[in-house]
Amino acid sequence: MSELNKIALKIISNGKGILAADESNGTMSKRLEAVNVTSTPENRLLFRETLFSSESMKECIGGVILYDETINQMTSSGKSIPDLISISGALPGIKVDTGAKELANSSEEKITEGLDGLRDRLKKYYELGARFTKWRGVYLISEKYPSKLAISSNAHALARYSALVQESGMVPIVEPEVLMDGDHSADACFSKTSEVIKKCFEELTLHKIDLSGIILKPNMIINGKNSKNKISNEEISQKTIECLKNSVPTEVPGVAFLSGGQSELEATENLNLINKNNNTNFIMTYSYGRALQQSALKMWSKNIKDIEATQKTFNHRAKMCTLAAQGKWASELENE
Ligand code: 5MM
Repeated sequence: MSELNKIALKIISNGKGILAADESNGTMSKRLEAVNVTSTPENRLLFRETLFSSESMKECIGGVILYDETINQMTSSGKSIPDLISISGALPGIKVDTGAKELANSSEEKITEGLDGLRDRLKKYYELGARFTKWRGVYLISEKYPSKLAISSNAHALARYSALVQESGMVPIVEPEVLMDGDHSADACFSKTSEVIKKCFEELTLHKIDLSGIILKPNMIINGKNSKNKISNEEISQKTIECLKNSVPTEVPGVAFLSGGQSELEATENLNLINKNNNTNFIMTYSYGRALQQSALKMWSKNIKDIEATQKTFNHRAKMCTLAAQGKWASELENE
């Protein structure tokens, strides 16, 4: 078993999942302003520190993805954020892409940037305590998108990123996110996601990536959010499993889904069904941002000093997601 494989398994085994708290300052400001909290470095730290010191970090969270600002911050008790996370047994991770920018010659699509100088930034993050990283490619679905150009250039970037991350002794999370935006069908999501993921693995293989030392972070197979033809949770789970079975090499230890705009309940129920129906060798867990933090953020915004109420809300959500990652969730448990 390679060291990288051990790290990957430590993050995602036994129902543990990933807390994606890597919102860039722009995105975090939108989230805070939506609940009438001013977005300052202190407030961003306070919310995140509240989550990272919750009880559920121990049983539920295997890794936390941080943003550059957060990994460099000190907690109120004088610990570094990576130390706070490590105390609970979780691993600190870091988003290393520098964002999705307009793709030249296909201006409605995006290419994720951040490869220049990445080797040196990775050294710094390793010294700060990071043991895994994240890079997200985003793809739009419409009649003509994602284009071959977007599929191939983002896969190439994800593979070059992964090679540098593994060289630095960390596990890359490979996140190709096919967006839920639009009115496309679940079948379109299935075929485009399959094409995107297959191309990613073609490039990862070309770049000699140790596939046992990565975590794939894909979207589930769902109809577009404006589509009139909504498919059932059961169909979502079956199509998602089928897509991954056909496009992900068996050496990959696990898949940690993004929530992508699903509600907390939808993301939990779908993950639960995926695990109930899972007939692959992949661990299937969560790497949720919004679907883990939404209720906690709302609660926190009522009184940012009421740490206990915020942690209670977060603990409940993390517990539900961890049950779903083992196929043991049931809707009645939401009311306990
Ligand atoms: C936490 O949000 C991340 C986005 O950050 P920026 O857009 O600010 O760079 C995002 O990559 C996230 O990690 C994944 O999309 C999963 O989050 P959701 O909310 O989709 O589960």
